[in-house]
Amino acid sequence: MSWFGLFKSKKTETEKASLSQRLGEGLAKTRARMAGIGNIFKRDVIDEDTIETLEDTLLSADVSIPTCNVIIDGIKARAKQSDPQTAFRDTLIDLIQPLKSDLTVTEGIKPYVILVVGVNGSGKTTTIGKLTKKLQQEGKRVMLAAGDTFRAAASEQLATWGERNNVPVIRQAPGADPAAVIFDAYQSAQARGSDVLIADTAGRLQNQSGLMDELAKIRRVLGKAEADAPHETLLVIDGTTGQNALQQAKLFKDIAHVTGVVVTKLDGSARGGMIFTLAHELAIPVRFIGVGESVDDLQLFDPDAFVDTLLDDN
Ligand SMILES: Nc1nc2c(ncn2[C@@H]2O[C@H](COP(=O)(O)OP(=O)(O)OP(=O)(O)O)[C@@H](O)[C@H]2O)c(=O)[nH]1
Ligand SMILES: [Mg+2]
Repeated sequence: MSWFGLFKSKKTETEKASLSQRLGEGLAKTRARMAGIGNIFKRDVIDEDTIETLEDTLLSADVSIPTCNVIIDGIKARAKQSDPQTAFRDTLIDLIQPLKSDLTVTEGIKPYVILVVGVNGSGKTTTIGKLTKKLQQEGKRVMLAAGDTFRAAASEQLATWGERNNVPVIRQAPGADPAAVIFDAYQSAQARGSDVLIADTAGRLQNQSGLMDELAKIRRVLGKAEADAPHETLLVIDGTTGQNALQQAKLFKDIAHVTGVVVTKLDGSARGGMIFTLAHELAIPVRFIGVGESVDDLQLFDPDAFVDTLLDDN
């Protein structure tokens, strides 16, 4: 059983209620932007006016034009069988349902290596801190690798998360070779019998091709220690950066072989609609969403809950 299964089964009803409340609070801004959609669907027919208002609302919540078209086609097709409001909800859920695929730390792979990538400021290090706590709650022994050697403060920040969660952090002096740091951390995690190694990486180097070369090198060097590592490459995307984030994600997808996405800072943004864009144009599983700064604000991605929360006020 994956640790997610355990995680879920341990949740009490009260905890579930508080998770959904946090989701509700986190998505409040996007929800406010979507508010009113219910009104345009009050009329039974879907006419050009309805479509235009819907388009404007979706675009303002950062749904891309191609994705918007897919949604509108979905509503029109469904509206023959169900009322417009239900057609809208079902279309949105269908669009993001394929992204639901939880991260599974495979039993027997030890250490299970999670490489965390993304542009600077997207929330990588914070996400690692939150993820560490989640994994620990499931009894996993976690170790961290400070692969962001570009800034001195980066490894300090990771070390602070390590102290907070009481897990070892492998780090070297600023300027050290990140691939070497992560390789050493792998060996150390293996020697200590850690279950999971999470490696942080830099989000900014002198230029974009430098960053991509470095990620390729990390993969190459890590592959010498364990051919299948990294077992998961998590791309952390700042949910407030909209269409820009999509372009970045496409680049990382190809070069860093991303296997899962975390969308952070949805709480700070009215652009939660970008999840639909990601679903349509990127098609990589969303493992978690970040809806705030506390550990419980890193939530498993639940398409039904996500859509229902967005449409709650309608
Ligand atoms: N509101 C909110 N803030 C977040 C969330 N996730 C991360 N942050 C904040 O975003 C800022 C940047 O986070 P970091 O974790 O340092 O980002 P990073 O990707 O490691 O950045 P670099 O190391 O510079 O590449 C911090 O102030 C975090 O507290 C979230 O889900 N919600
Ligand atoms: Mg960082």
